[in-house]
Amino acid sequence: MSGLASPATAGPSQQMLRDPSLASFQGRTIDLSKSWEGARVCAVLSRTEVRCYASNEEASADLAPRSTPTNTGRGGGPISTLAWHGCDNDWLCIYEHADFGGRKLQFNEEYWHDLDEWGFVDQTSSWVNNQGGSWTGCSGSDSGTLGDGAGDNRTMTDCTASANLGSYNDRAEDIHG
Ligand SMILES: [Ca+2]
Ligand SMILES: [Ca+2]
Ligand SMILES: [Ca+2]
Repeated sequence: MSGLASPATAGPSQQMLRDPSLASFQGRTIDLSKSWEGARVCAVLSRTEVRCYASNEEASADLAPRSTPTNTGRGGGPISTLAWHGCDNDWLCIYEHADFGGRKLQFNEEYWHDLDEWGFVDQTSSWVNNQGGSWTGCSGSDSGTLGDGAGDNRTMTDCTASANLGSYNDRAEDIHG
């Protein structure tokens, strides 16, 4: 009988791979799976850190300076913070509405995210992949993918955008950065 007392091991490792539904917003912690509480932009920085903002301007001010703290000889130009349809450089953005409207979620890391964690299942209506750009153009090396949970995926090539997902509107359940 004592041989049956081995502990379960599957649970913890699966939990660790879940995206966090908790995010920081205006000095407090919110649970995006329940409500965005007025946030308009949320950025997934890692598996353990999500930050939300009340506007694009607030998001850009917090996120962009990471790469341009000072004028360090890269020409001093603004290219590293150029936004496209409201999506900052080096990010993949999905939007609640067509034409890049409504709430925005942004990613860049190379793994699958479960949109359910952030209250965004079946809501994506447009997207921008502003990754892969450089001084000389687009590298073409950082596409993203939308998944519907049933094997029907859509590739989002870097340096491209879609203002209207057509038949795929409000169907995405997962995203890969
Ligand atoms: Ca990426
Ligand atoms: Ca929508
Ligand atoms: Ca990618």
